[in-house]
Amino acid sequence: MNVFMSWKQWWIILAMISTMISAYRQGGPPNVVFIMVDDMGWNDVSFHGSDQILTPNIDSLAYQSVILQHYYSEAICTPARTALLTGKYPMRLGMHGQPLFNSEDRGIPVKERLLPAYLKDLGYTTHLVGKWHVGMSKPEYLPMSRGYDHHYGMRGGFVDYYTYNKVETWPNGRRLFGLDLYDDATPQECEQRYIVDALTEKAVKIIHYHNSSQPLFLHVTHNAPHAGNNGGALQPPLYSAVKNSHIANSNRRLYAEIVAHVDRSVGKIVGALADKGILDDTIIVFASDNGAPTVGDLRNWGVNLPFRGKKYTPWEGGVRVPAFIWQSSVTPRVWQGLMHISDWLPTLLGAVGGDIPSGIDGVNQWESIMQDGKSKRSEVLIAIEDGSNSWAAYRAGDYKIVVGNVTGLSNGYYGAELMVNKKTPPEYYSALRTCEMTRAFESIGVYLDLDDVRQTRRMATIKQEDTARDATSCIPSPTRGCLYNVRRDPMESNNLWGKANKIATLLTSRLRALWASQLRRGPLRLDAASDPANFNYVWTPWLANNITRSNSNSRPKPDKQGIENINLSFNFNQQTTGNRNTTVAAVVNCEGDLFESVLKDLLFQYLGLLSLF
Ligand SMILES: [Ca+2]
Repeated sequence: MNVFMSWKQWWIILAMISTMISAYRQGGPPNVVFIMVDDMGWNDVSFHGSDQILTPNIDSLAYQSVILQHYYSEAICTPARTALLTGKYPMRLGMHGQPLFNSEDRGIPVKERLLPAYLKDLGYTTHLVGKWHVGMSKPEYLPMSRGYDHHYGMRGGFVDYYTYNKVETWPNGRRLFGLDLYDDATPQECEQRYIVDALTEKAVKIIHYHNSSQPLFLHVTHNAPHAGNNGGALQPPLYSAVKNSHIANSNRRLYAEIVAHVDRSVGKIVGALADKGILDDTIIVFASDNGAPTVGDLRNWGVNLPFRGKKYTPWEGGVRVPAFIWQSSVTPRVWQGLMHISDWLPTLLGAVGGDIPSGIDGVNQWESIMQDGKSKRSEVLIAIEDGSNSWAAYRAGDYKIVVGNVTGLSNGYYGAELMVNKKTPPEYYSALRTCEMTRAFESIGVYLDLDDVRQTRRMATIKQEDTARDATSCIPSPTRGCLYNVRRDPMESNNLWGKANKIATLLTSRLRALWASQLRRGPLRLDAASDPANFNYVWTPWLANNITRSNSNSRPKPDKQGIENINLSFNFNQQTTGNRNTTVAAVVNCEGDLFESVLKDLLFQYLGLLSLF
């Protein structure tokens, strides 16, 4: 017998090994691809009903998925990413409110275990492609120290789409600037691609070269369509003509071009999964991190209508964002359950067979989402800002309160003029039929049914059921908040504070308890030693792991008080009920009319509970 094998024999053996590996993987946990986009508003995708900016790839995926209609993220970047990665409300970790400056010594505390670390324990290979923004002052804050095998992308908040420079302007007017694009520890001085392309091509390459014997966690966090640096906010690709000539507003048109490019990126990533033959063994999540900044600092001309407010406000426009999840066995639908960004960690761990850690705020929604069940969550702490202005928002059941000082925030409705078309938009359904996403799904035998698509699109379009309108929009004051039934009144236009004072009182009481459990951040402290000019104009960790320059996550309490001073007509004396007491929230799920007698019973129950503490 010839001991030397021909190349054909080797090929057959390799094919057998590959088949055996695939067979092994069929019983293993699925791949997870989590795509997060930056500052994309509710009305910047077309599956929510608008034909203005067509996102056929995102939509095609959404129509095969469970669309999350009552999904809350955080109001801004750093808190959103903290909640996603830890499964906790960011206020527990000093990561709430104003997002991180690159020159700030603050990050997700290193004792916290992050989603990629949990997945790594389950055998996953873990990649982050894109923006980080939860700590970069020390090596121990960086992605590779937190559970990612590999990171290609930005460590800070935003960059120029072509030079990858972040220009940071301090409150005193000082400007710091430097490169913020890395491949693991190596600054990418020679990179020349449009940033959306660079990130997309890296993600596609990771999929292409992935060893299918291991499950893959690919976390893609586009910086688009976030604005670039001041003075260069809108940066569509320079190599192609600007399309969307139906859009009347020039800036909105440029924004549409960026969004269209992000949309194609999503198509390419899912197309790569199909080409690799692993699409049907992959869970895919798509979500924006917060609402669009339609106006103001770092505006990008995105639109959150019909919601009120914008990024970095407690209104629905700041926190309710496009989101959906796909898995091959799921029945496509629009899910009406309440969900928060902190739920992803337990939900994804539950989906892949991992243990759910204790002591987190997120809840495992996997079963509810897959089986169209009720949400496992009855309340959401929507956002907290404890800076120079203190404000917070909280939802229990269908009711939401906004309290504190929102002076200076954008509390109105923005972007109606941006939604104007000067001629008919391109035909939606033909774009949907011919996009890369649709082709990828057809390769695994999944076809769009246009009648289903139309029905899903109608269900994903926000409906304002409550027709009552305040003569003047409610703005919280130091003594009164605003209360809405956001299921019937998603526009937050009919303030119920005076009409449903007891509900307002219950919700405020619960919010006070949560507020009291936060790790206060104190005054902003920026470190001149971080200046990239000290590091050849590259943003670089400037502190060793054992040095804490400003102790940002546990700074002293600020002088200004927060929502503690709200004077309620029915006051629970700021009693703290414990971090995890969701009793009130669990029962305040009042759809339709308010029943005084029921509420009275609830109040007595709650008072009884308080006496236990
Ligand atoms: Ca953002």
